[in-house]
Amino acid sequence: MRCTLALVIVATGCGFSGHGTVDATGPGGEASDALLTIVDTPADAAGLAFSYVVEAETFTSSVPVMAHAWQVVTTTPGYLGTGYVQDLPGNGFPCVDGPTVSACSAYLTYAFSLPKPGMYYLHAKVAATSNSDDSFWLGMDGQAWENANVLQNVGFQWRTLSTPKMLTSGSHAIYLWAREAGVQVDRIALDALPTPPP
Ligand SMILES: [Ca+2]
Repeated sequence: MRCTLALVIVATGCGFSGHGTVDATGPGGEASDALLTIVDTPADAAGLAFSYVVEAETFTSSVPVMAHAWQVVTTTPGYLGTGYVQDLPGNGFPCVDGPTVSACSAYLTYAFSLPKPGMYYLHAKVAATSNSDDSFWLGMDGQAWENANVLQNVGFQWRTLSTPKMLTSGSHAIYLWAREAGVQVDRIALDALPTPPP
């Protein structure tokens, strides 16, 4: 499916941009700006799915909790956009129990408007340097979707949460919670595909 809406449905001032086939660029697409790489993304069988990628440093809001906060950092090479976010201080402080995430975990939100419903996967591009800073929580609309661990010392890499979710059209927000302080997140993608964007 050719998705002519791809660059029109840019979300509400939050850094989210659609990616898919764009008439102006044709299959394969070309990078349109420093923050967005346009790639072909097949829609689902019903033709309802859209895909988005957001630079983690373009969050909508940031909420510090228990002396920890996500901050924009540029130290680790290999990030895209203008940096990545890291839960600091990076002392490995854990928030590993799902039901208590809201009480012990600093978090970022990414607000966006979904034009059509669909089944979506969440992906995050993440880096970690030790086994005490290699996990995070990622969820939708304030609910912890699931946590994911990251391979250490290999630079930024995509991680895909295992369970897709059916989302309605309209306003939503992705939540990024700290699980182990120090983890570094470069990009987040909401995608119809179980494989992350390039
Ligand atoms: Ca980034």
